[in-house]
Amino acid sequence: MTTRRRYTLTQYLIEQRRRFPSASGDFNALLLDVALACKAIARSVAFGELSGMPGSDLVDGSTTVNVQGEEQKRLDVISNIYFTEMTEWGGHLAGMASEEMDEPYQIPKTMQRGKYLLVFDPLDGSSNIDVNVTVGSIFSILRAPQDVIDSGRDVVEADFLQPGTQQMAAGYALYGPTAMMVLTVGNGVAGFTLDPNLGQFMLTHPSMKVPEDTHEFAINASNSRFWEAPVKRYVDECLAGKTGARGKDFNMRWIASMVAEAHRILLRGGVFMYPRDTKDPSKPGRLRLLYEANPVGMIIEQAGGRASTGREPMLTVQPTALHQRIGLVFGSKNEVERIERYHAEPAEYKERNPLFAERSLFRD
Ligand code: AFP
Repeated sequence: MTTRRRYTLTQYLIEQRRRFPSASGDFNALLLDVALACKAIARSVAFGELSGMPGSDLVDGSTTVNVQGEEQKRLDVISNIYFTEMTEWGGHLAGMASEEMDEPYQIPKTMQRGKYLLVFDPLDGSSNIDVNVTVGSIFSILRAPQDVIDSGRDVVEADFLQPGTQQMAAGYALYGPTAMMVLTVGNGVAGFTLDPNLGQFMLTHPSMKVPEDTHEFAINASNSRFWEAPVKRYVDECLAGKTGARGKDFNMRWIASMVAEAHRILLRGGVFMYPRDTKDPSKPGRLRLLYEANPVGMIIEQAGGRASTGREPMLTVQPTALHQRIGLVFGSKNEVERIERYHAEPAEYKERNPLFAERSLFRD
């Protein structure tokens, strides 16, 4: 009897490293530490209430609020600890930043410091935990500025403010019916499924590609009254279906777990929008640039899709703050480019369509 040959994440990384004969192996070792943290989170999530870690409250029944002003679930806090504890020891990191930590995390002075920065959202979609819907972790790896590497000094916010084009790797883990890790090291996108018997991520999706066209979109329609004109136009046209400008019917999805939506789009195409809106002028968008939009943007673009603010390519945005929020549109290339075109010509569209405000399903 023959078994079907499957490669582990470790083997995949060794294979990738062969492209860089002088590489030290630090980068791969760091990715394996991140994978270990994700396996630990997958186990905690999978046990649900049985883990003794119900999602809603902290140990003493109290709740906390993170730097975003959002309520932290107990698993948010625990996932953050898994990430920091399982990656700080290896000597590969100069520092870390997380959705759950106000300030950059310093590698303890008693440990070796390295040349990479790890930025992560340890548990995206955590408001879905209590209802047993897919959640995930998102991460991005940057190179630390040279003076940080040379001096081994503490990291500061400015060290992390690098555009998405500078990412060395990006990935997410998905804690759903199966646990998966999806990764890019700048050479396409590969997906791994966690084999619970072996405790190993096995390569199951070697070359993930986002279809260029789609008839599926995802947006939180309850925000429609706050959308800008180009987004209203796009969604109106999708809703009009066969009878409208697009001449085809569309389907809508909303999981409220961006990492799960990104995965669906990687597998069968689609477009995701959490655009800039007018809901709260202090927040230009809902999602975070450094640990949500940029890593997902890199993955989607490495898979042939596109990620954008609507106005410019996501990966070229120069960050200005660690926890900066931004409008995000990503997915099937032709749809994202269409949305970008609408942003480039909103005034013209309104002129050509004087009934826009009155006739729109999502009118002003
Ligand atoms: P949580 O991690 O707080 O659940 O937020 C999830 C998220 O950042 C992203 O994964 C979703 O797409 C988005 O928020 C959902 O936002 P709505 O609450 O507006 O649906």
